[in-house]
Amino acid sequence: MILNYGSVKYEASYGTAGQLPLSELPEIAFSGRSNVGKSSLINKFFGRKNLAKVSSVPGKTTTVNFFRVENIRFADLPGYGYAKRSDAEKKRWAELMESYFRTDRNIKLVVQLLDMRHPPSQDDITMINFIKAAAYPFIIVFTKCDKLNKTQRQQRRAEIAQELSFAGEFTAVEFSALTGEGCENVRKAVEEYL
Ligand SMILES: Nc1nc2c(ncn2[C@@H]2O[C@H](COP(=O)(O)OP(=O)(O)O)[C@@H](O)[C@H]2O)c(=O)[nH]1
Ligand SMILES: [Mg+2]
Repeated sequence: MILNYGSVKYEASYGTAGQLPLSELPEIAFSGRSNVGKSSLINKFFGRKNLAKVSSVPGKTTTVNFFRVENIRFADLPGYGYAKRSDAEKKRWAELMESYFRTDRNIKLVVQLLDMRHPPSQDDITMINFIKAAAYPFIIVFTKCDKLNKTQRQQRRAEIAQELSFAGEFTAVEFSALTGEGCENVRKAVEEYL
């Protein structure tokens, strides 16, 4: 299915579990730790500068944000793994995520983001295991690839194969919000799963 990316509309943001509306629309979810480059990817993906707020201060996005292209819904999930968050904030995050994934959603694909430079964190591993256990289709987008030179990239590819062997087979896309590299591949993957 071909998407009219330019027609994207912001729908709503939800900060607490109880507010999350049910949904039957086919949905694509973006997931990743805080500061991984999720907002930057979403902006590139839709070809918009400020659809999702990019922050140099990590830990800002703690809501589920919905966007819509025709009858497809996109969910920007709250970033995880931000160390300076209070216990109350962590609890709210966990409840929000639980209720998001519990409300019988029609999730077609989870786009899981990992910073290409670093091994997955314990939180990343927990997230990927959850996605697998729930049997959601997923792809992994390796962000900030512009920060690695050719040699470093090759090396990381080899390491990633080891680090993510537990995840089984998946589509991997190397992505840079700076250069736009990989954006078409993310779009192609999303369109395929839709
Ligand atoms: N060099 C580079 N920096 C990036 C890239 N993506 C995001 N950033 C930077 O990383 C920081 C966090 O980005 P943001 O999109 O807000 O991350 P989020 O917290 O996951 O939504 C910002 O300073 C971005 O400018 C990328 O592909 N390349
Ligand atoms: Mg963000």
